[in-house]
Formats: sequence, structure tokens, C-alpha cells
Amino acid sequence: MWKNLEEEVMADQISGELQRWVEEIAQLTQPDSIHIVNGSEGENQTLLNLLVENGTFTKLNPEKRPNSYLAMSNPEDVARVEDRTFICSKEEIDAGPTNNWEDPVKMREKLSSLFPGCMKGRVMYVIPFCMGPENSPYSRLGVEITDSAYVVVNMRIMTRINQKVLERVQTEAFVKCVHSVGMPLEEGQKSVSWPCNPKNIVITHFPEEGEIWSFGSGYGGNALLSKKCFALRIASCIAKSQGWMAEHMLIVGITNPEGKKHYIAASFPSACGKTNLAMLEPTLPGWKVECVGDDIAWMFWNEEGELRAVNPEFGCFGVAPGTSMKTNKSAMESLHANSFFTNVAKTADNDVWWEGMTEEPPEGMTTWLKEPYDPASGKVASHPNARFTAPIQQVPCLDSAWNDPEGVPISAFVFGGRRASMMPLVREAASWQQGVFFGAAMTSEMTAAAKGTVGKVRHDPFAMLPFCGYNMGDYFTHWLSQEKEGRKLPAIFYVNWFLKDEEGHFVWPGFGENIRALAWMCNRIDGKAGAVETPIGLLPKREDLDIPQECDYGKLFFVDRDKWLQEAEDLAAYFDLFKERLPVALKDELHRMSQEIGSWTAKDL
Ligand code: GTP
Ligand code: SPV
Ligand code: MN
Repeated sequence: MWKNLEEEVMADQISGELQRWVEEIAQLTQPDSIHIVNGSEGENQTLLNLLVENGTFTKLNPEKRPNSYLAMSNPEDVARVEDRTFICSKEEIDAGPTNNWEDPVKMREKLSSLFPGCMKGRVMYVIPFCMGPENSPYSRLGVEITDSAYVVVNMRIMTRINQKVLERVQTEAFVKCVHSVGMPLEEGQKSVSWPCNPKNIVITHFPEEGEIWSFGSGYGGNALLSKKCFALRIASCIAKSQGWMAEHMLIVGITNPEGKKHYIAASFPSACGKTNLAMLEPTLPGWKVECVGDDIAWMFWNEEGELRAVNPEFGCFGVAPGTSMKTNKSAMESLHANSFFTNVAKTADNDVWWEGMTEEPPEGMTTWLKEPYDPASGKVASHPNARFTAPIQQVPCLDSAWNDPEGVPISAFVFGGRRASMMPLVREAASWQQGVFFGAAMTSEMTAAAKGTVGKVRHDPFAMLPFCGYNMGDYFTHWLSQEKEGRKLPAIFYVNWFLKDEEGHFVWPGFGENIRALAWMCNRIDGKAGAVETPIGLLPKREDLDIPQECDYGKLFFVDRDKWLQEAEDLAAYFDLFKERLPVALKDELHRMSQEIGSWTAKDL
């Protein structure tokens, strides 16, 4: 049964628990052959050729984009599927009111109706990977078993995969990730370009065992199990029990014109600006922003009481639409070569295009649905959740400490979301407790990153609603409990780049101009900028925030009493969901804010 694509690493050479588990999964899923992935260049090329042969990948024009490939998915498999994502803790209460829970015994039964024979006619790949810098006390290991070569080559960009890691997983503990596209092949049956099984998608987590099982989807976070499944859902559970933090946050270093540098970690919900902030090109002279990570942060307190952050990932899986030389030059440059694109449009000269890349769409394109593009049809050329996969080392503004085993020290957290009205451009929490309240109270309009109603405002605490692997009430408590004697607690801010006017136009230019809000934050940390106390936190003094001439400070910072009273009422109802697991401190914060807003008269800031 053991076979290998290149005979480079014979499967019977793996040992220990890894071997036992691989054999068990092979017995269950019945693949034609098994390939142990070692991350070598030769192996990668073999897989890329195979993907082109199968029609999954189209090789892009090597003169325009060397060593890069385009995939178009099944139109029914385009984003994360939150209603098919489960947390199977033993007790329902431990998954909490915001997760889909299923009894682990029942879920195992369900899996045993899906997985037997599901890899028939396919190769089963075994991918050893390391999350975080390889020689770091903060990194963790995983192994993903998958029947998708597309997953293998994407994982090779997104995580650290090599011979050394393959050796480590045979003696060290690792998180077990099992993935199948759920489309076994009969004898002689040919596969399709994007195998999947949309009707039977299930993405499930067993936090007590540290196991992930995913069936039916080949797309993004549903299939690249290192990302949201491991680095957030499972890692958040491990972090809770070990006293650290696994967060849906980008990490950047910001240097002011005097050369003083602060690292911040910022959490925004999916498709709300993490990758853009992580690679921001400042419009204010003298400021510099450097990228450590664009999606996930693992953070640990060291003996000096500093909070150190590492990026567990090795690549960027970024939203393509809206990315352009104007909005995100660094991202554009990072995907000049050695990158994959999924569900973007193909140009006549075999390159890629998406909405927002240029003002005018080029002629003669093929859409993500493999149809000729007709601008008059009103239909988009790329899917709104189309993505690029690019190696992090290609990010031009990469921070020198991006791979530091000790991580980088975090001076501030930034929360934010997409709200067309009422949430001011930027504000600061007056205390750790108020900051945690800011995170717990986060709301945002839904985006195309997950199946659902785009534009609908929903609660998304800490941008972790779809990613917290345990009871969100306990997660709030975990955040509050970070406040301990001897720790240098980061400052906490809340931003909203997405305010709109009556005509629906953004009132804030965003992107590179966001440095203005970041500069105020850095100046606050350094004790160089003032703030005004309001019921919703500290707002920047007019003279301390440098805004572009065309912007109206009053519009960016208006505290609408009635809307905030409504927000507080709505939040109270949301908090009630958590019953006795809601920390009293958050109830107190909400009560105080409601009281103060009730008697608030908007004053000049
Ligand atoms: P995920 O990868 O899904 O977690 O998304 P993300 O949080 O990394 O979001 P990303 O930076 O990719 O931005 C998502 C969309 O928001 C893109 O279309 C961006 O162009 C747009 N966007 C990002 N920052 C801004 C901003 O400051 N203002 C406006 N108006 N749009 C922005
Ligand atoms: C997100 O939805 O937050 C993503 C994309 O980053 S996925 O990897 O599909 O989760
Ligand atoms: Mn992103």
C-alpha cells in the first residue's frame, strides 16, 4: 500500500504515533497511494505539474508572473461555511452559545458515515508543518492528511514544511488534521478540476483531543487546516489552558519619524482590513510600517512581563478584490511571482485581474466562472472572496524580526470593524477592563469571506466569533485575567475605517491614510498626545490628530446619543446569551457606558 511520488521519503520510514495514525486514516479512507510531504522543490514541481494536468491549475504567463498559478473553484465552494463548522467539546456549555456544538460521540458517528473509502482513487498526502518560527518555544506542530494536491501546495506557502519538521513530528506532539474533498473515484473515473462535495461539508473540531476533521470543501480555511481550524480554534483552547493568547490579529511594527518603534496587534473581522493594515504604506512623512503577520497572532508573556507575539503562518492568504497599487502596493509586489490565485479573472495574456486592481477592466477576460467577461452584464469578473496565496518572505515591507523565535513585544491592541455609522474613527480604552469591553462589544457588517448575508451587522467579539474554540464567555474571562501585577499591559484602541455619508461614500480615505490614526495611538503610548473622555472611551483631541483637509473631524467623531443608547440595549441582549459565563466586569462596563450616554450632551472635542 505504501507508495511515494518520488520515492524520496518512503512512507514506511515514518515512525511512532505518526505512523500508527497515518495507517489508521489510510485504512479508513482507502487511498490509492500515500505520499509523505517533505516540502522539497522537486516535490513541489511534481505536484504543480500534476495540478496543471488535472485542470485544477492554469499556469500563468511566466513573463508576467513567474511560477504562479490560477485555480477556479466549484461555484458552490467559495468561502468558509460557518453553519457547517462545529466544536465538539464533551459538554455543550464548553462550546458556548456562539458556536455550533455537536456531541463528540454523535459527531464521530457522522464522520464514520462520511470518511470510509472517501479517498478511493486518490493520493493521500501527509503534510507535517510547523506553526511559528521553527526554533521558537512558542511554535507548535501539526500534521494534515489530505487528498487534495491543491491543499498541499498552498500549505507549503502558508506553513513551514521541510525535512526537519517531518523528523520532529515523529517524536514530538502534533495536532491531527484530517481533510478530504469528499469525492472518491470509481475504477477508471477521472477527477474534476475542483473536486468537492458541497452538500456534505462538515468542518469539525475536537478540542479535548486536539483533532480537526474536515470533509467536502477544498477552499481556504475549510481545507488549509493550519489556519483558522488549528491556529485559532484549537490553539485558542490550548492557549486558554496554558495562559497565552491565540488571536485573529495582524502584527506590525510602526516607527515614528524620531525612530521610536512600537509593535501593535490588530483584530478586524474577515475582509475588514487586516492584510491592508499589515502592509500599510504611510502617507505621513517619516513614518514606517513593517509587517510581521497579516492574519493570526500567538502571544505569550515572558519573564520581563512583556507580551511577545509570533506569526504562526508563513504566507498570506489575502482577499484579492480591492487590492491595487494604490490601496496595497506591498501586497501587489508580494504576489509578483511564486503565488497562487483562486477565483480571480484570467486576462487575455494569461495573467490575473480582479475588481479594483485597475480602474478599467482589460478586454478579453475569462471570469472566475470560466465565462467570457462582459462588463455590460453587471456581473463581476472575480468572486468577492477571491484570494491570493503568497510567501510572506515576498512582502517588501517585511519586518526584520518576522521570524524571531522570541517574537516581538506588543505595545497596543487595536480592535475594529466595518460600520457605516456611529463608530468613531478611533478611540482608546481608559483601562484594561474597558479595552476588553471594547473587544467583547465588537460589531461588523458581514462580508463575502463567509457564506451569509453580506452587509448585515453582527456581533463579532474580538473578530473571533467564527474562530473561538470554546465558550466565548470564558474567552472574555481569559482576556480579563491577562491583567496581572508585573505585566506591561498593551494599550487598547478601537477603529472604524468604514464610516459613510448619506450618499454611501466612505468619509475616511482609509488605506495609507490610516497611519494618521496609528500615529495618534503611538503618540498616546509615548505620552505625546491628548485625549478627551467620553462615555465610549477616550477620543483624540482635535489638535492631536492630523487628518486630511477634506475630512470633517465632527463627522468622524460624532457621538450619536440615540444610536449609542440603542447599541447598548442591543449589546445587553447579546451579553445575556452568555448567562453565568459572562464576566461581571463586562456587565459593569456596559452599565457604566449606558448610564453615561444617557446623560451625555455632545460637546465640542
Ligand atoms: P481576511 O483575510 O478575510 O481576514 O481579510 P482582511 O481583514 O485581511 O481584509 P483585507 O485587508 O484583505 O481587506 C478586505 C477588503 O477591505 C479589501 O477589499 C480592501 O480593499 C478593503 N479595505 C481594507 N482596508 C480598507 C480601508 O482602510 N478603507 C476601505 N474603504 N477599505 C479597506
Ligand atoms: C477569513 O475568512 O478570515 C480568511 C479566509 O482569512 S479563510 O482562510 O478562508 O478563513
Ligand atoms: Mn487577510
